[in-house]
Amino acid sequence: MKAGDPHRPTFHFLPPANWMNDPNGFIQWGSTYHLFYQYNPSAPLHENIHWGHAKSEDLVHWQHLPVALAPTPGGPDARGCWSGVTVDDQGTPTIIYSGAVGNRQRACLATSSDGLLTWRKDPRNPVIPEPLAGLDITEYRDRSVWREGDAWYHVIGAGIRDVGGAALLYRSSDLHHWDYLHPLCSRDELDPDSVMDGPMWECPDFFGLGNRHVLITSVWDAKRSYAAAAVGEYHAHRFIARVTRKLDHGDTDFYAPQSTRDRTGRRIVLGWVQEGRSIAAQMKAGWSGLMSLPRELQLARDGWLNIRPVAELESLRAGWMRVGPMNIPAASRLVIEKVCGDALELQLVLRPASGGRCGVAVRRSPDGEEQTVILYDADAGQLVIDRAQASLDPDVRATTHSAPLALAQGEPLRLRVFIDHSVLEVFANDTLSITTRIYPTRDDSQGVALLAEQQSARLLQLDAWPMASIWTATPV
Ligand code: DQQ
Repeated sequence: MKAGDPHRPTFHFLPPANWMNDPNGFIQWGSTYHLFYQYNPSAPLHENIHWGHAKSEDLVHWQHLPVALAPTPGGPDARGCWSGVTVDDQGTPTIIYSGAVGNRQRACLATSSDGLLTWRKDPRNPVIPEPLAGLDITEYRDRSVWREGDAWYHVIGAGIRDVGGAALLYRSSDLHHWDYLHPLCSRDELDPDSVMDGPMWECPDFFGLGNRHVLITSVWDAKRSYAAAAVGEYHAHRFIARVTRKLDHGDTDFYAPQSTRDRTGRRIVLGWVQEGRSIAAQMKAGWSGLMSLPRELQLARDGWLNIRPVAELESLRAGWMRVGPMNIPAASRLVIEKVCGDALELQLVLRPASGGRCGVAVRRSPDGEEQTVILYDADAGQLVIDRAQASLDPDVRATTHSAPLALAQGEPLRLRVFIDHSVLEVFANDTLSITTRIYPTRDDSQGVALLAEQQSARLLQLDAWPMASIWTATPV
């Protein structure tokens, strides 16, 4: 890693240097969380993909461990060890990943006998050598594996010509011999306007949650990619989606998420947050990509999900500031002098006006030349992150993100905003998140301001905390 990059986050997980993408093999083994990830140890570019590895006792502070999987020249993963999962096979930690050769990716196994540190690839790899005869498969990789009754089940992400994305279901008694059953779910079974769309579903993740099941997929499309989830029912080994939405509204900025169920029964998910700056800038920085904050998923009363950052993140709060209540007059911007920084958590409770837009600007220069604006648009019923002025650098992504958010009569807007240098994660009313990247150029773009446009709004309360680095606090 090159020192002094002002865009490098300090309370998000990322490798010491070079490239990372998808989270892989996320599991709690004993008390310890193990997080693997798609990793290129030689450059900040997506090639030569290994499995990086880290562990944590609290989902916040991570310790880097040696690479878990590397491509074997001439082997079934010669082009890369692509995404997969870790399962507990009667006490043996077992990775099932996608071995890439040429343009094909096939299921491969590896096991560990030293507590998930080193891994032995199975000589019989790949364990599912070819996709299915009889289905016109365009893409085929990534997986979710679980134990059900006395069998293993395995869904593989796929694209089927003239159908679109699909999650194909297999069964095995031993993780080595797999019988294809049928699609667990495919695009043609969903509403035509469902966001679980696209020609291919990458990184399927399937699990029970309360009395429902959830299928997460990464909708892969040449024009737009994003993570979506469906909450529904699972009967006779088929999934019937009832409510389908984006899992995060930052689109490509939160991709390929993977979840695990921890010992306390929580379902925790995290995703890959990719860069929004040029390849040349990534090469110069010497690193690319990071992991989102871990989020807990719970079933919500409306049939969708509650999405909240895990409670352990509160241990990073260093100091506390409170502002409000106060009015935010129409057409005003109120700078909150005592709250500023590039590593912050903000918690806001706002009563928006019944029409017009209000919100908070972050990473704001004193003259407002640079600022990223998080707005609630009451007329449109949308939460918006406007990056038009986020950076003076013309080479960074500056598109606007938006998410539908209808507030009930009298319901305040409740935001949790995490600012970590170039990373911005916004959680609203426990029901949605928007994750994105911002690259302010000015050293003084550290300010926070409240704003209201057409009509006045009211700040009920703002709590703010500078956030400690996860690398300097007591490591595991
Ligand atoms: N990334 C992996 C694939 C997966 C994609 C390759 C999603 O297994 O489909 O690095 O970002």
